Amino acid sequence: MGDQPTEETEELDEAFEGEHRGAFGEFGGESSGFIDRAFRERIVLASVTLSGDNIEEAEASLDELARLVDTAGADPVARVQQNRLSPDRATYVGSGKAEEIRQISESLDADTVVFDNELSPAQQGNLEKILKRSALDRTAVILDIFAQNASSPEGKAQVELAQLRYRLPRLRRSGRTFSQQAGGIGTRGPGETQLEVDRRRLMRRITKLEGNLKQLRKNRATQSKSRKRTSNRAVAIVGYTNAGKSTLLNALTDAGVLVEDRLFATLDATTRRLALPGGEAVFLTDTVGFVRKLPHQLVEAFTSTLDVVVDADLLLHLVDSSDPDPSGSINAVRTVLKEIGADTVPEVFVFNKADLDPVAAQQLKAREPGSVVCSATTGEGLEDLLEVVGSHLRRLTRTVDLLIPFDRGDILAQVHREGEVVDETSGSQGWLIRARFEEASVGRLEEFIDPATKTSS
Ligand SMILES: Nc1nc2c(ncn2[C@@H]2O[C@H](COP(=O)(O)OP(=O)(O)OP(=O)(O)O)[C@@H](O)[C@H]2O)c(=O)[nH]1
Ligand SMILES: [Mg+2]
Repeated sequence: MGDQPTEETEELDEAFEGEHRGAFGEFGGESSGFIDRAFRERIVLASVTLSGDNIEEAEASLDELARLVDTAGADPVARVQQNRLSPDRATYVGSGKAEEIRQISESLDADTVVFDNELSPAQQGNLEKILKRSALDRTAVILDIFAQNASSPEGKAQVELAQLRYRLPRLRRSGRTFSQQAGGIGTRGPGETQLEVDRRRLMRRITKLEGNLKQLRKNRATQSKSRKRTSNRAVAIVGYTNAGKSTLLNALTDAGVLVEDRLFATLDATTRRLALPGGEAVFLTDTVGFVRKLPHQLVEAFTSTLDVVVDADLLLHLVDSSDPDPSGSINAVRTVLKEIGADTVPEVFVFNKADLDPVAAQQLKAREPGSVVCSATTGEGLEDLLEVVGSHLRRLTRTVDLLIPFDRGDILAQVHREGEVVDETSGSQGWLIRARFEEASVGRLEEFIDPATKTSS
């Protein structure tokens, strides 16, 4: 939990201390990514639409790639699209198209070509030979942005792990291709021996990072268990990157999380306690945003951060109402939620930035029953939002009827401690109580539940 750093996380932070020179530790250097930021690289964007792909979705994906490239610190200068039945095994795009991309790149003096599709290491290598310049894929660009934005030791470790897993199968190629990766992989001269040395170092580093992150995850699980004992519910804000998640957490609590008009400003989870209008407290968490085709290396590496989403009782799915393609962004978020196993957590849609486009916000709300419209910056709709959160969480509890013998004052006390008593009367054999409980409490009180009147709401 990011609420307050606990002793355990501080210890782990110390364990990571000093391991990160740049975001890539011993493999890093001044520049930590695939795109050179000493100047603004000129980038040609390329995408292949396969048969069965939705053309509009492919367009939206390419728009998103342009924003990602810009965020990574480079300028998109052209777009090339191709329709194919299936990817070319050797070069992804057809060889004629690859030649066309080379000519365009030359005429525009582009430094790099970024493909919207995931390239295999071999395809990437072959393309670079044809294009005579770096060929990157979407994954490399996203990893680059994450590397720039990682600030906590854990965030850096997670990004480094994802980067190294991406690099490992690409190690074979050496020479100019990797010369931009500032850190020397492939620049220490050719030869099998050097390659083996590099690979061993890389794998050793991966194992170390995995070990550190696993330990951190274990500590998190312990903290999460102790949180559950307090019976406070956990609510996680999820959504497309830049939807306003951090702004919302700041507006509702005094979290003071960094807010920026850029993609992936937040990488670490931050949790704050929030009192709902009914008086009950919840833990509200802001975490990393999602995009289309989020690299699986990143999703895997961020499991400890994303556990908080999987374990949440309720997700606030924040959507930017002024987004030109809200459905596409919603689907992108849902895809990641499914990948991490959080698609079964109850979800409330929150259409944010209503101040920018009130009409669109209301239209979106009308489409999604039970959703809320708000503006995290003006504060409009935030009271409604809290009401909706409260009523959702109350519905997640179960109401049960109990018969407690008069000589079990201890159980009566437990009922008042753990539950919300709706009705209390005295019968001939004991107290008759109707109360709302969390599932765990229901289990502990099993022997006092009147089965005939057992209800849930
Ligand atoms: N007009 C308007 N702008 C908003 C609103 N909420 C957030 N923003 C702006 O949107 C931008 C992104 O806000 P963040 O809170 O950083 O978004 P995020 O979802 O946390 O983004 P990432 O952490 O990058 O995924 C900032 O410039 C905010 O000021 C809103 O309700 N209205
Ligand atoms: Mg944020």
